[in-house]
Amino acid sequence: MNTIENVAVVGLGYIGLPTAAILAGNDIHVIGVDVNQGTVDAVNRGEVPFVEPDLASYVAGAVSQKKLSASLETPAAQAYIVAVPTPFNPDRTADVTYIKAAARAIAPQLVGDELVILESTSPPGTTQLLGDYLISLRPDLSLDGADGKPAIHVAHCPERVLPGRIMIELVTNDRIVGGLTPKAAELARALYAVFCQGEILVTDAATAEMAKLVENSYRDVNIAFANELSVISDKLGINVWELIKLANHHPRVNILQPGPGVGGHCIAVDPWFIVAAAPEEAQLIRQARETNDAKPEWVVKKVLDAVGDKAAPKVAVLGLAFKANIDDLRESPAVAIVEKLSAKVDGAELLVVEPHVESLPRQLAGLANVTLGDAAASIEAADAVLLLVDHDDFKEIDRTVLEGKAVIDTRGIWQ
Ligand code: SAJ
Repeated sequence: MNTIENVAVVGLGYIGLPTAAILAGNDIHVIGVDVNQGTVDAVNRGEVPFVEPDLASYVAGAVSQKKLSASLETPAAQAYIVAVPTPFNPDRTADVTYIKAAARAIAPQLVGDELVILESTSPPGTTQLLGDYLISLRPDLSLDGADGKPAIHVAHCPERVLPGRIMIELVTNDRIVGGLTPKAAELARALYAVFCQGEILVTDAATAEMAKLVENSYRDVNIAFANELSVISDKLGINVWELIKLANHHPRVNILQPGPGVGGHCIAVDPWFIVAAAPEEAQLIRQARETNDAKPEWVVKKVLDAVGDKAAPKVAVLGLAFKANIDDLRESPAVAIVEKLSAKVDGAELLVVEPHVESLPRQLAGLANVTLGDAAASIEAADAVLLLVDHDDFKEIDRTVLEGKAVIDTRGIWQ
């Protein structure tokens, strides 16, 4: 294959759009493809449909230089990067519908020798499934040149960037690329080398798929350990934040921070793909998910204990995002906690504060006892203050305003 000069990025979400923008910023012609007309229009205007530091300037620059455009249709290209969601089904197996839809749009464009990269987080075997599916749609092609049929080169390259630091980590993180064939892996390596300054590590597709799942499970298990410690410490009357700080002075101990639960679209989801692949064997990974998923209910109980039998209590709830300093509410334990509290506390008023959003999310918008307001007024009016997200804005709150109120601090910023 000649040097890759044009790439189609399918799926312009939190990963696809930054990847498209960074490739375009490195002199590759990129067409971003999305099913959402609003997203396509926004990108073509040089705008970004969600908040991520520095992304807006990359997109605006690439569009004005005519290196990046967006379309509802999948074009012919030398390389395709598929970055569509892989949500889970009610039984917690992966839903690969969007990957298959992307494949159906790519298949008619193929002539042979193209590179097709799956970036979406996927259970082991999904890259092979994508390759086999493309060949079933295009039996005149092959995955390895067998029978003299032109080959397409299929690889997996999981993304590992941290929301809030995406534009930095896309460039600096090491990458793993796994090919269905060594040639596919090598072509994928060469494409990522255009912008990735980290090490690019080459393996097979299934190992690359599993590596991504394992990284997020590692973090989930460690957060579950911290969350379990917080529940044990509460029972024993010990300050868990001090406990962890002290234990972390040991040179080989690094305990993470407890919180109200684990949110986001990655850590709360990916471990289930391992559990689905090996249900009997993945005991610890399953337990970690269950421990973290149980934390919101525990927080709700703490609030109920704090307001006791006070009639019509007012609770200021600080934070809805799934973690600090972002506007992303996906899978946020904070949203789940407010929803549960709204149903459980009789006559309560929940005064929600989330400086990063302008309106309440769908799950909370229709609830009569939930309103969105500013921190100062909400705290002043409240009997109890529940801190769910450690946004910098909240760290600046003068603690004297908390005096006389029940305080439930799930992130330890006021300890
Ligand atoms: N959390 C805690 N305690 C901690 C750390 C995090 O309760 O000590 C909570 C957060 O509040 C949040 C959740 O865990 O609700 C996840 O946050 P995060 O910052 O750990 O991770 P994500 O979901 O933003 O991004 C992760 C990253 N994976 C790892 O760090 C192993 C990122 O590198 C991946 O690219 C991303 O998942 C992904 O897309 O898979």
